[in-house]
Amino acid sequence: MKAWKYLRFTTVTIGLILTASADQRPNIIVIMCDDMGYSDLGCYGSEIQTPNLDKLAANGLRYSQMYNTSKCNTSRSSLLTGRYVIGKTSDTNYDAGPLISEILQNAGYRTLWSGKNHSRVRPPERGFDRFYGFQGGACNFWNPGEKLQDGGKLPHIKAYEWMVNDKWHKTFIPEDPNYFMTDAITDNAISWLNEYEKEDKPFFLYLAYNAPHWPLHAPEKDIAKYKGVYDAGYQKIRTARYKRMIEKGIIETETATLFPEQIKSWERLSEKERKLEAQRMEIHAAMVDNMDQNIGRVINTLQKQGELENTLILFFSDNGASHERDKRAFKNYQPTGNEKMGSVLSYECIGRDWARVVNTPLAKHKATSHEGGICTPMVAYWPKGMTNTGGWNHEPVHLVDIMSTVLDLSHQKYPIKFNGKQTKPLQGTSLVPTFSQKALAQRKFTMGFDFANSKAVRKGKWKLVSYKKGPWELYDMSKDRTETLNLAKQNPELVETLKKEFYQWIANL
Ligand SMILES: [Ca+2]
Repeated sequence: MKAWKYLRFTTVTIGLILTASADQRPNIIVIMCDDMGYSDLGCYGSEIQTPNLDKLAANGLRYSQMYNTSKCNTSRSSLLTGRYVIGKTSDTNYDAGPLISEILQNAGYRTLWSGKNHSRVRPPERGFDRFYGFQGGACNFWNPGEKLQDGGKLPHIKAYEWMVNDKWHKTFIPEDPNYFMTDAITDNAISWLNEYEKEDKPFFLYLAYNAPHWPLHAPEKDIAKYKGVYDAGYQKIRTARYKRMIEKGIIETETATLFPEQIKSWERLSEKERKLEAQRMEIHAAMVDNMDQNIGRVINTLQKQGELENTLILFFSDNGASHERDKRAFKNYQPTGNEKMGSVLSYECIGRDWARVVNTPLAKHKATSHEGGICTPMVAYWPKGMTNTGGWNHEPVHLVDIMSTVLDLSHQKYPIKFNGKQTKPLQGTSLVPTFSQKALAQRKFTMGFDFANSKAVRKGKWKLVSYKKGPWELYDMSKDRTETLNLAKQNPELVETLKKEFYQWIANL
């Protein structure tokens, strides 16, 4: 710890000087949601109502090529460490250097984290002043514990450790019968913002929503808004989203044809199946809608406190839509078949067909390195620091860039040593230039992806990608954003060069 402590001393000194002349550094809110599709926000062409995020987008900036790692745990590690993370390094990377929270805490920021963790890291030991949430990856939204309040059985994945009211609990069964996790994550964040309102230092808030990850759970009033909306079926919803995406300027018909996904024919489903499928999607929509309402509550709090003007808000998802139909919930639980879908006793997922729809127009899904796995919408909003507003940034950017952006805004440098060991150079680039329509600095580190043998490397307009140990495919992303025309056979030398680059990237992680 010695070297880090020395650095802590120097950064605190810088922090004090800045405070003395009224700290102008922005508050920073990073909102990471879970398993959301590329076209799931209103401002990205969805029929789902997300007026709060749409408003941030209209007065901020949207990114059409923001990349993550295609999976929950790796994306969360990549965000907090500022480093590329592959399946194997998801936990070890936390020890390679300081987390965003440690840098900001040392720089005089109040550091807050509400929501999902999905790692062995204990947030209060790694630079977070406060943490509310759970260590695992998925929870029953109505009751994250291992049984019902009256002792009855409950479908759940695993009763993860929770931190509630600053104390660790082996399991968490909320007393409030109306508990809903997305609301609770927001309530805690807002109570901290109020608690520290008068404090003369900026804050960093990491809001890690579990929505809209399975199980499909949402309040009835939110589900009611989408009754009947999905009766039109997969194909019609997908085509409507695609059309709106073209209108909004996210993509162009010439360079992003709708990926020819194998989606079941809606007409061939039985009436019963159609009803169940439509209901699943109604709840998915309600989960996104409900999260947006909660984000609206955070924005209102900032507005009341006069903090909105100088707060950078970044919103994105940890990976693309999920194709999973998870059955682990039923290990010790036998559903009767009469459980109301969306309620505490129900356990549903959107499944592969809807996942392909909500990822419109991209290829594939979560845990793949095709665009439907690794590409997320991203909204950036910061009234005081942003002049490039209302439009799009179409450059490829990545989760690793958030650390560089935060360093830039908090006037900090990435330390050379951490816990007595030399740190490797940072891998991302600051996104601050995009806020005023300036070009990003040239990347020094290759942009690569590798999860569960789905690999990819992105170099300028070229992308080399393979699916589950399959052959390498080559795409010109400037002409073919949806990966429909594999150019590998026509360009064997380029394939070899990019392959080499990929393996060098892995070796240098
Ligand atoms: Ca996820």
